[in-house]
Amino acid sequence: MSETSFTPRVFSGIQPSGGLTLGNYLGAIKRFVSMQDEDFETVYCMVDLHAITAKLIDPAELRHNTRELAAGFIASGISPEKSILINQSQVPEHAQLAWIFNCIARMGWMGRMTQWKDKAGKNAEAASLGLFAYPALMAADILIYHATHVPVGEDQKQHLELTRDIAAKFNHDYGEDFFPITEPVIEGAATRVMSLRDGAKKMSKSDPSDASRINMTDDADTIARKIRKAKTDPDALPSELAGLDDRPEARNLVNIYAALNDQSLEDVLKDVGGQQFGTFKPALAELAVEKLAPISSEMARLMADTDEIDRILAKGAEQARVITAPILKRTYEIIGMVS
Ligand code: AQP
Repeated sequence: MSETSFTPRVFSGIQPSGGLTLGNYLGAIKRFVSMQDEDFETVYCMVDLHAITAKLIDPAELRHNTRELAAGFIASGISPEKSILINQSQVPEHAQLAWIFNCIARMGWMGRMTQWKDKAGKNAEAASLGLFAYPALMAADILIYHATHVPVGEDQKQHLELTRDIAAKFNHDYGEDFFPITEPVIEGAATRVMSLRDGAKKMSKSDPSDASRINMTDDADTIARKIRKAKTDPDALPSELAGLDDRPEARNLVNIYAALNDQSLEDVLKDVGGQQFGTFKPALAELAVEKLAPISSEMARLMADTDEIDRILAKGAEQARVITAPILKRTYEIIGMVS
């Protein structure tokens, strides 16, 4: 299939399963923003259908999270003039295509997903069917736009591979190169931001410990306190990258500094090599507050009158359906469903 037969289009989403974290911002949103100014159409999504797969959320909280996530997108620089911003449940073609993909994907493919294994844990029998089918819905989110590129953090790489497998199987089984083989875009500021309490675990909005993450709505004092208390080792920072080997917590903090300051790890280490954490942590806290405070104050402004957010999401859903409705119609035709 020629890659040029599809309009260059970006799709990506974030779950409103809690508040936005610094991991979401550095791993995904910063790249979402820059892709708006490249040669792509861009569609960004609050994936609320995904947000209830791990556990059901109080309805008022889900509504709040979805609006706050939209506020976070806009405050970070995603422009409703440049991008289509949507709430997944308001564009029904996502769920409709997901059903088709549930019938394309194989149980064995889903069972191998590490996110499924991590989130279902030892008690898979009690996990929801939605959690198991999560990657098929994610494939539908992407392919209902014929998206060619998907910016994500490192943790989503396996789901993107599955999306490619689903597209390839559909195309092969129906003998038509209808869905693009989407490219993951795993690059940018920090594709894997780790927990502040455990350098082996990713920073996550659903981690029970609030101290493990920086939330985009944290105030300056909270950010400074969390960084001060972040787990580290007793050694000084190295001047060279190799000196971070086997020091996951130190690497994570330097990585966050580099990503926030748009610098490479090597350049940061040239500046901070030899420093103790007692010196480095306050500098990191100051930088984090400087970069995040304008975003959190704009989020607060947007959340003070949610009508504007609701208008943006309603307009986004209308724009989205201009793309998704014909793709679903054609999918049904290919399969042999008649309307
Ligand atoms: N720690 C992270 N480092 C880099 N990127 C990250 N992303 C999430 N955490 C990190 C990226 O953010 C995008 C949206 O992720 P999501 O919220 O839809 O799902 P997730 O990856 O499962 O994120 P969380 O915070 O861990 O959510 P919960 O706790 O609800 O499962 C993705 O591109 C992801 O790579």
